[in-house]
Amino acid sequence: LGEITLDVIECLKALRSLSLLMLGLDNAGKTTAVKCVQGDTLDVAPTVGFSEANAKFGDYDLRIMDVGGGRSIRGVWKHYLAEAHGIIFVVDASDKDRTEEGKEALANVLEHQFVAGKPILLLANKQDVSGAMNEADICDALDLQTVSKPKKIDPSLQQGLGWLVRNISS
Ligand SMILES: Nc1nc2c(ncn2[C@@H]2O[C@H](COP(=O)(O)OP(=O)(O)OP(=O)(O)O)[C@@H](O)[C@H]2O)c(=O)[nH]1
Ligand SMILES: [Mg+2]
Repeated sequence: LGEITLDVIECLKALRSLSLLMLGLDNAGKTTAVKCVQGDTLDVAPTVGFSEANAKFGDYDLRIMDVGGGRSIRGVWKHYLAEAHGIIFVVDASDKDRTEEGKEALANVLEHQFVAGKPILLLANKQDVSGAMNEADICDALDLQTVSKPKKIDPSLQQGLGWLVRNISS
């Protein structure tokens, strides 16, 4: 019985360990958002390759994978899709000149087989910049009606990410 109890505890722990993947163009604010989740506000430099951060979020242990968004690095994104339970796609809402590039990058992510059925949180970042696009503008700019396919979203992760995004944006 002791062993079974330990197995159950290990299983519960595994269920509470989530891997999240930050994606989005360079300069979108992915690394800054990760630092915010960690309660850190240090200046950040462009991510070259990959970095990983751990954060406690309620009962959850989050492993946040942060990859560079530069055009030459975007090819590596696909290598992290399989192990991600959820994706946070960060958009620089103040940069209207790069919406086409962002739309292409997001469409490439959405059509990948390892993304099917996983929740994707779209973070419309840099809302503090005057003239930044709001949710509706971003949906239009990224053509979300046509690129997104219906996805089954785990309700508890959705609820958790709701909390996360509300706190990041405040
Ligand atoms: N005004 C404003 N600036 C932000 C915000 N978030 C990030 N930035 C700035 O945007 C720049 C890029 O931020 P990063 O977090 O390095 O962006 P990234 O998406 O990680 O970029 P790569 O690692 O190159 O892919 C930095 O100068 C940040 O200080 C925000 O909410 N508002
Ligand atoms: Mg970065």
